[in-house]
Amino acid sequence: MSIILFNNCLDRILSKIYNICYENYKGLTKNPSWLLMRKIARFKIGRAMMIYFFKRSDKLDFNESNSFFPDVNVDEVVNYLKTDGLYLGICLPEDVVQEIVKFAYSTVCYGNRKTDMGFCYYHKEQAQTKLGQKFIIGSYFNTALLCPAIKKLQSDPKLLSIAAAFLDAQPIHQGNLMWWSFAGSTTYLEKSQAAQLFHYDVDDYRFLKFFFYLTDVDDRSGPHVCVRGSHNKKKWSHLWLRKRETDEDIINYYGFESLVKISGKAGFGFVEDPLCFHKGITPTHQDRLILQIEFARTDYGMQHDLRAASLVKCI
Ligand SMILES: O=C(O)CCC(=O)C(=O)O
Repeated sequence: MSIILFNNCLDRILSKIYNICYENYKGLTKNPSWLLMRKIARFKIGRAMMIYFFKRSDKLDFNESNSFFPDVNVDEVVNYLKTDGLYLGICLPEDVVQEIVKFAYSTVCYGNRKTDMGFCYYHKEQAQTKLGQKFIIGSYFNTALLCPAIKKLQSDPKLLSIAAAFLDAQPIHQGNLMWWSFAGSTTYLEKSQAAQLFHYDVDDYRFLKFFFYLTDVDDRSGPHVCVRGSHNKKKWSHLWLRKRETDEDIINYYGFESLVKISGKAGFGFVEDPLCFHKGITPTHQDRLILQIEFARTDYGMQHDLRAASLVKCI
């Protein structure tokens, strides 16, 4: 018993050290202003000051007539985003879901987001056996370049209007992510690397993420969980340590009723202020395919799924 506890504790410490080293290395080598933003933006006062100093006063108008989401009310979404940090129910039309899903089944995805671990979804088992490694997730690269529906979605005028109103600035597309979360059991470290433990993101001084399920998601197939209101309220250790939090810690601080476990059919969408604590639950019965589209006030070039053809390789 005490050996298990010791191992769990060691896993957590190692995972935190790895994350800090990786973040600093990535920031220093790729974009130091991103690293600086990450140090400042975790604090409310830091975000407020930077938003005040870098006020954007562009006219923010989008012609919403050509949107995939004619019935979505921008003001309602933005009000929910500001108060709860979450709005549920921005649903993709059926034909768009089908186009994206068809793309996912016919395009190479990359095990654990590694550019040299490409495989086709149907050949996952063979790829794992060949490599002697288990994949927790399988991500796609260059989604907007390869899938016209995703390209159209990232410039949808209704999504841009929501983003503009929430960001109070011209929305900048920061990136797309589309990935499978594979069903199975995972260790603490695997969960930590696959965003399957409670965390919050710091991608800009203000930013937001739209999520769309592309497979049906229920309790056992990897629902996303968001802690309502946690974008506005964090305790000291959440701010300074920024570690993965246990369910117990989150429930003790925010209350069980704040946890919103999001289920929905393929096409169901929602938008989140990623400063809220959130995670994806590891699917146990069925793989989950999800698409994320992110907007921010600045593009630090760190969130894109663009990878040069010369970099990506199949197993
Ligand atoms: O898999 C999920 O639902 C969580 C995704 C997530 O945490 C993120 O995109 O930051």
